Amino acid sequence: MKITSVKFLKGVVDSDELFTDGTPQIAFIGRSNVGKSSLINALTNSSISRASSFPGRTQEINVFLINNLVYFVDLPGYGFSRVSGAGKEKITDLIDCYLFNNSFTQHKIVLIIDANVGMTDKDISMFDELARHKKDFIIALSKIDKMNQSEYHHKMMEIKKITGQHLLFPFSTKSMKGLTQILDVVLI
Ligand SMILES: Nc1nc2c(ncn2[C@@H]2O[C@H](COP(=O)(O)OP(=O)(O)OP(=O)(O)O)[C@@H](O)[C@H]2O)c(=O)[nH]1
Ligand SMILES: [Mg+2]
Repeated sequence: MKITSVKFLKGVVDSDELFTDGTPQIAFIGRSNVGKSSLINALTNSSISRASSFPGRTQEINVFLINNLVYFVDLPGYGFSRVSGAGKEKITDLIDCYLFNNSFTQHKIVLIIDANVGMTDKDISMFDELARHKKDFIIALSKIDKMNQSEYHHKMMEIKKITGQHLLFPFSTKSMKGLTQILDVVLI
C-alpha cells in the first residue's frame, strides 16, 4: 500500500476513545531520540511528526491518520534522563497503559533500536514485555547511515544475540534505506 494521505489527529495524554474505535493501529516505540518521529515523517513522506534534535520532546501519544484507514501512533520515548522524576513516571505510565495495561490492540508495533548504540537495558525490557504480552512487533534498527560496513555487521551480531529469530529491519531516514521494507510489513 502506498501512503497517499496523512493527517495529525490528536496528542493524547491519557487513554482515549480513538484507541477503541476499530481503526488498525501501528505503534512506534523506542528510546528517546532513537528516531521514531523521523521514521514516521520518512514513511509518510511528510514532516508531520515533529522531529527535534532535543531528545525527550514527544511527551504525549501523537496519533496520525494514514490513508483514512490506519493510525500511526507515535509514542513518547522511554529512558530519557533529563526529564524529571515525576514527568518520567507519567510518560512510563502512559506508554504502559497504551501498550500493556489496557484492552487496546495494535495491528503492529515497531520497536525502534538505535543500531549504533545497540540494545540498552531499557530496550531489552521493552523487547521482553512485548514478547511476554504476545504483541505482533518488528524491530527496526535506526541511523545505520552513521556506521561503516564492519561496525554495522558487528552491531547486527550483537543485537541478534538478544533478539534471536526476530526479524530485523535496518533503516536510515537520512539515506532512506530500508523504509519500503518497513512500510510493506506494517501495512499488510
Ligand atoms: N544520522 C541519522 N540521524 C537520525 C536518523 N533518524 C533520526 N535522526 C536524528 O535523531 C534525532 C532524534 O530524532 P527524532 O525522530 O526526534 O527521535 P524520537 O525518537 O522521535 O525522539 P523523542 O520524541 O524525543 O522520543 C534527530 O536529531 C534526528 O535528526 C537517521 O536515520 N540517521
Ligand atoms: Mg518523537
